[in-house]
Amino acid sequence: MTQQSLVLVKPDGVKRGLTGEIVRRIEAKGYTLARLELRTATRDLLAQHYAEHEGKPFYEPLVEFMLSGPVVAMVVEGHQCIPGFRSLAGATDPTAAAPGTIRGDLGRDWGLAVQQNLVHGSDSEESAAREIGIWFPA
Ligand code: RTP
Ligand code: MG
Repeated sequence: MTQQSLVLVKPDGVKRGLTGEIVRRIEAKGYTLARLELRTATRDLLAQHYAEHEGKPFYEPLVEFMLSGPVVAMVVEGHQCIPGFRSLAGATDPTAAAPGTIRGDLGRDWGLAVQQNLVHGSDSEESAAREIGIWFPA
């Protein structure tokens, strides 16, 4: 079943010059890019995007981190690409993420209050529809 996923290269990935490598892995997997844009997030946009995390201890540091530089927002398309991209990305914690994954190969654990883990990918069809609407309103 063809799906669309909202994928972000987070500010750490853009700053470290890893956008191309991350896009390469997505395309090498066979997924296609329906949208791709360099964007600067806003507090308002992030409050919507991360609504499920509001009130958690890492929420404020997460928002500050996501405002620390531009992000690359993409709509990735392909068969089962929602779980497929999560599998490419690897575990949330770069130290635990398996080798072969984006976070496992390229992510660093900086020992900060928030995991700076290079990428975001939607975690369900419902989240994907919601997040695509936030980042790429019709
Ligand atoms: P994402 O939403 O970015 O694709 O990552 P995820 O599903 O693997 O992780 P999630 O639980 O949704 O958390 C969102 C983002 O918050 C940061 N985080 N840091 N304790 C921590 O240091 C911590 N926990 C979460 C990460 O940037 C994570 O990707
Ligand atoms: Mg998540």
